Amino acid sequence: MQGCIRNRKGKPSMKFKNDYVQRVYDSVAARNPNEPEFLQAVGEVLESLVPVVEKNPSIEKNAILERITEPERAIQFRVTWMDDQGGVHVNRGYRVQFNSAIGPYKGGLRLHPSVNLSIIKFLGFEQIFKNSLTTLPIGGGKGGSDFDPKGKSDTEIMRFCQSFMTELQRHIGADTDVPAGDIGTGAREIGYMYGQYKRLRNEFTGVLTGKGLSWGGSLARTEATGYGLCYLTAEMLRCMKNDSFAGKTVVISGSGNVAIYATEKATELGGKVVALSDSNGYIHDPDGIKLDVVKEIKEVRRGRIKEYVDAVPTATYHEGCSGIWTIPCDIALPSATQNEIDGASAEILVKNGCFCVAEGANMPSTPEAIAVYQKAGVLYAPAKAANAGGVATSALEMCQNSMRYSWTFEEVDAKLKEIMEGIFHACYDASKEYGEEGDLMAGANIAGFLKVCDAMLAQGVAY
Ligand code: NDP
Ligand code: 2IT
Repeated sequence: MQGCIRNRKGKPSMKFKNDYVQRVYDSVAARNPNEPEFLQAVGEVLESLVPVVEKNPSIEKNAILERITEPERAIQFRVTWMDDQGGVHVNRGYRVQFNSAIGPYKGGLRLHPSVNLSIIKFLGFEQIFKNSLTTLPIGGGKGGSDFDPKGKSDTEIMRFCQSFMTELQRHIGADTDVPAGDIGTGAREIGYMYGQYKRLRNEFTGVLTGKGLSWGGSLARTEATGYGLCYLTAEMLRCMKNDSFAGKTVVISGSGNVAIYATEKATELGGKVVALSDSNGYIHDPDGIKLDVVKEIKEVRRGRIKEYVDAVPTATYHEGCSGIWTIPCDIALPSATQNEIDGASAEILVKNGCFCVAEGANMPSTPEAIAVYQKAGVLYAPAKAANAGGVATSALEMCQNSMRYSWTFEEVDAKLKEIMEGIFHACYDASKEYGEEGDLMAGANIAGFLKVCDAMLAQGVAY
C-alpha cells in the first residue's frame, strides 16, 4: 500500500499507480464522503487490483471496478419495537445487497450500536470477495441494525428481531438473499427471525443460515469461523514456514463466537491461547485459557470476560481492550471487530516476537498495521481469506437445506478444512501469478475478484 493519507477534512485520499484505478477510487471517495470504513475496504482491494487491471483491458472497458464498488441495492428501514415496560423504541435497519454475479446475496446481520451505512457497506463489499474465495455459489451482502442487544431481556430481543424481519422478509429469500449471524446475532436471534419469516411467508426454506440443529441448521456452523481460521493459519504456517501451532503462544481478541472456537481449535492443534477480551477489557491466563469456563460465562450466562478471573484466580483482568496486543505471543488472531489493531499495536506485537497474524474479525487491522506486518515479514492472512469458514459452512447449510438432508459433523468439518486449505493455496497462487509472491492480501483480493469479474463480464450490461 502506498499510504493512506488524511486530507484536511480528515477523509482518506490514496495514490494509485494506475490512472483508471485512481479515477474509480476518487469517484467512490467523492460519492461516499462520510463512509470511512467503506473507503478503507475499497482502497485496499483497488490497490491489489492494479496489476490485474493492467493485464485485462476488458475490466476498464466494461466499467467493472465502477460497478463492483456500487451496491446493486441498499435498503434502509425503520425498526420499531416495544420494551418490557411498554416503552416504544426506533432503530435503523439495513440490508446492502452488494453483488449477485455468482450467487444469491449472502452475508451476516450485525446488531451493534456502532452500525451505520459505512460499516454495512464495508462488510458487504468484503463479503463479495470472501464468498468468491470459498468456491461456493454465493454473492455478497450484509445487513444489521444499530440496536444494542446488551442488557436486553429475551422478550425484548424477540420483539426487536420480529419487527426487523417484518420489513426484511420482503427483500430476502432462499434464492435471493440469505442472511446469517455476525456480531450480536447468534442462534437465539436467528431463531426469532426465522420464526417471524415463516409466520409471514408460510415457507420453510433455507432463507437464513446459522439455524438450530433441529430445524435446518448445519452441524459445525457454530464452530466454523473459528475452526476455519485455524485450518487456514495451520496451512499457511506449514507451507510458508514449515511450522505449526504446536508449542506456540496465541493471543485471540474478542470472546464471542469466532474467538471461542478459534481458541478451541488452536488449543487442539497444540497452541497455548493466553488471552481473550471484550469491549471493556482483557484477561491474561499464562497457563492457557480454560475454555469450559469461558463457554459457561459467554454461552450459558451471557456474562462478561472479566468474570473469568472469579473462576481462575491465577489469571488477571485488565481494563481497556487494546492492551491485549502488549502480551507477548507468536501468533495473533484478532477476532473482535474492525480496526482493533492500529499501527502502534502492530509495532508492539512485532517487537514482542509475533510472527503470524490471521484475521478472524472483518478488517481488524488498520492500513498502518498491515504496513507494519509487511515491513517486518510477518505471515499475514487477511480477513476475507482467514474468516471465510463461517460463510462457507453457511453455504453448506444452504446446500443441505436444498437437498432436505444433513451431513454429519465430521463430513461438514472435513469439507470446511478442505475449503480453507484451498483458499490459502488460491491466494498464494494468485499472489505469485501477479508478481507479489507470499502477499496473501494481494492474493485474496485478486483471486476473489477474478471469479466475480468473469461472471459480470459474461452476464453483460443492462442498458
Ligand atoms: P460476537 O457477537 O459473538 O462477539 C463479538 C466479540 O467482539 C465480543 O467479545 C465483543 O465484545 C467484541 N467486540 C465487538 N465490538 C467490539 C468493539 N467495538 N470493540 C471491542 N470489542 C468488540 O461476534 P462474532 O464472534 O460472530 O464476530 C466477531 C468478528 O468476526 C466480527 O468482526 C465479525 O464480523 C467477524 N466474523 C464473524 C463470523 C461468524 O460466523 N460469526 C464470520 C466471519 C467473520 P462485547 O461483548 O464487549 O461487545
Ligand atoms: O462476515 C461473515 O462472513 C459472517 N458474518 C458470516 C456470514 C454468513 O452468511 O454466514
